[in-house]
Amino acid sequence: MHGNEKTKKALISGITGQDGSYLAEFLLAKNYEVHGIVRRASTFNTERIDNLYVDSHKENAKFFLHYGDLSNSSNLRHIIDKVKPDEIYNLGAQSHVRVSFDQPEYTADIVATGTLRLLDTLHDYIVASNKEVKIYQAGSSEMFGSTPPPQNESTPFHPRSPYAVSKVAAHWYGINYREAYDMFVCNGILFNHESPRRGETFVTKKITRALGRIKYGLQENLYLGNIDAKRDWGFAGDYVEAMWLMLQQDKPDDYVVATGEIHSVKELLIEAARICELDWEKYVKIDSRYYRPTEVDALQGDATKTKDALGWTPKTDFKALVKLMMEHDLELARKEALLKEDANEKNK
Ligand code: NAP
Ligand code: G4F
Repeated sequence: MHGNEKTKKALISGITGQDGSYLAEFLLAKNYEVHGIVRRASTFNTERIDNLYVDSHKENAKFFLHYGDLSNSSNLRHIIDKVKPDEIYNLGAQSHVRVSFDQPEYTADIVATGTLRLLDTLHDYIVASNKEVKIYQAGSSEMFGSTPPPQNESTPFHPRSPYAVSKVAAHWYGINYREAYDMFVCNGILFNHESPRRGETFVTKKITRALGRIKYGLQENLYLGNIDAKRDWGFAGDYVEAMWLMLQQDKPDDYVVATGEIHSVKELLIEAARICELDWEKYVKIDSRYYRPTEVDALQGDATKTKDALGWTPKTDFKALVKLMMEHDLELARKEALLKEDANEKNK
């Protein structure tokens, strides 16, 4: 950065989530001042970002957290007024597809209406401050639903869950605010992206965590739903760069972010089990509890536009991703087994 360039400020909703943590690291490395919205919880929910925390009283502090929630407009306005961001990344969501069938109204309130609250609040702020603020909206390949692959920016949406319907609404709210008020809104349409920090109830992490524990004798079985479903899985660390690139362009637009590779859940299971030298068929059982009332059978992204316009390409392929997650979770299970052994010794 040149001496006279001012430090950019980013505000991230969902900073405590998988993507929020990678994005915060990425922006701090680019010398941004990073502000995150965190929900008040009775237990700590900042595990993924604890390594970034610097006492905010220190002069060199560039990382700040604010209590907030996408259900609360006045609180969002208060945070935007205080932070005065240059860029906003709206990553906050009830992001679990299966859970959205159990909590459809809550999911719609946070994912769809929450995005509307943020856009409308931001519009008011822009009018009052006359400042340009760019906003990234975390859209999802789930919006394509039952439309057959490969899917790109022109593929029609056919969402198959309350989560996906809410993401489609959020996507169109974004386009409407862009067209109506000339706001700089970018919709990222991101295909599944994973990492060792992935929530433990998403299928990749559920598999690698369970196989690691089975390997060390800490767990007997792994219960899964539809293992024939196919996804385009990439690495979250690669995908946050694409979010940032979208906001660095001259004009706002919508972009698909994907690897272009497609694999079934079963293929992922086979690859992860191969790494830990386990016969997966001995341990995996199918439980209909994990089936969805309406499934998304196959997602495979065509990210040609993103590659051409942003110069972005994924760095991590399917095999490298499974290796990264499996090796991390084998190490986690090894430590867990050691602790258990120690505790058993002490209790003798
Ligand atoms: P995640 O790990 O589930 O994180 C979601 C974040 O949203 C968490 O920080 C969570 O806070 C926060 N949040 C939940 N409810 C909220 C509320 N009412 N108000 C404010 N914040 C709230 O999700 P992710 O994988 O990082 O995904 C980030 C975004 O990208 C989400 O919008 C997701 O729907 C979307 N997306 C993800 C993928 C993917 O494959 N990962 C693909 C496409 C799109 P707590 O920590 O307190 O729960
Ligand atoms: O890992 P999943 O729960 O991810 P899903 O439903 O594709 O959603 C994720 O990716 C979306 C992007 O496309 C995001 F927008 C969304 O926020 C989330 O991050 O399930 C993947 C597949 C599904 O077909 C599911 O039916 O795996 C299948 N599956 C089979 N057994 C299972 C299980 N999924 C989960 N979570 N748990 C199982 O036991």
